[in-house]
Amino acid sequence: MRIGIVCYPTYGGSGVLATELGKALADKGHMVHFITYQQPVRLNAFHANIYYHEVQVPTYPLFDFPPYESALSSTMVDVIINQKLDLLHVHYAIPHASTAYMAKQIVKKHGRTVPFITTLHGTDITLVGKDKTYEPVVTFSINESDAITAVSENLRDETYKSFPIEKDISVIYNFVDTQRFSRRDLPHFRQAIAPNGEKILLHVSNFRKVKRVPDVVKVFAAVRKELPAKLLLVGDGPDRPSIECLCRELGICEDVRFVGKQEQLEDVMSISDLFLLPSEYESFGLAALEAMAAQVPVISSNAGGLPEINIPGQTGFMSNVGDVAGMAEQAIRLLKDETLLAQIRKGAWEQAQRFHIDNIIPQYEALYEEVLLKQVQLL
Ligand code: GMT
Repeated sequence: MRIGIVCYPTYGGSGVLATELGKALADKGHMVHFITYQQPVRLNAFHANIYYHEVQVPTYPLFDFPPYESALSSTMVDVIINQKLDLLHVHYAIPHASTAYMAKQIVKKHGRTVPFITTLHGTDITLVGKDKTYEPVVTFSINESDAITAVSENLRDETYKSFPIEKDISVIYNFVDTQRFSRRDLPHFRQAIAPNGEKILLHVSNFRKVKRVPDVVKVFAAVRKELPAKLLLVGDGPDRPSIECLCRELGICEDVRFVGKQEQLEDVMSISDLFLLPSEYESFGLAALEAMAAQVPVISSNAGGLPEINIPGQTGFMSNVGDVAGMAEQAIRLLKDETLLAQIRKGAWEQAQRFHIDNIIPQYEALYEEVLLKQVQLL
């Protein structure tokens, strides 16, 4: 198949997932065309079946807001026609679903019918999409999609609750390349971060409010009182300055490392003992799944789709959102008990195998086939 993938090219989970999906489809012999405004971060090597089309947004003094949506739709049209795409798969509804709808209407005028699939990822529904400035367009473009998927049951249910959706939403879970994330022994890296054998706690996110990074720091501060530990904070975002202030207030700066955005996440995960994800909401929690693949137990909130991946007592533990004391107590218990830690590490790894990339990619391929077949029947 000739597949166009549209996503955010940044470090966010939706872009990561879309890029990994495209790479896996290319490995299976499909021709994959990424259409984005920048090279996606995980698209970092040449692949014979992968093409990249950059969306250029010309500016003009009149434009206080450069019309990205128009440029994206126009690029989609160009790629659909010139690369003879069979379908478009857009990740994150805003603005990708409405731009795909526009492109579909335009190519129809050229005698081409190209279906589009929309994958909902989380904040496009639960935060931004619900806002009344966006809601009508989001509802319309989701309903106009030829197929809709959500990355967890929770996100599917939330979508039905918040929007008048008239179509079926299929749940296709996020996945992990378990081989890439399989735990490796990296003694020098570990030694550099924890020279005295301290336990390493890890958090990876875009440091937005929804992630509750201050809770990560508070949990760590409580753990550090009980055992020698280091905290690795991977990623960057708007809350970072206030998180640094909090570390100073708590007097824990020497044990907290802000390592910024990292491409080699698998290395960071390989040296970690515990992953913390106390989010206000998380449709899935892809970073937590990647941690599990590296045998890192997860302590998370029980928000959104997290209970669908983090199983208490098996892959880690869960608490209510904001229950810092509960999370700290679970972390301390786990990190002090080597037998329990080994058991949970094994459980986390086993759980990651359920979301193995090889189990999930065929579900997308089957959906593509179904959509294309429906289109032929309609013609
Ligand atoms: O977590 C974010 O804020 C980034 C966001 C994105 O769209 O890039 O992540 C969402 O999609 C990920 C991939 O499907 C999910 O694993 C995250 O749980 C989801 N984030 C939220 O729901 C807050």
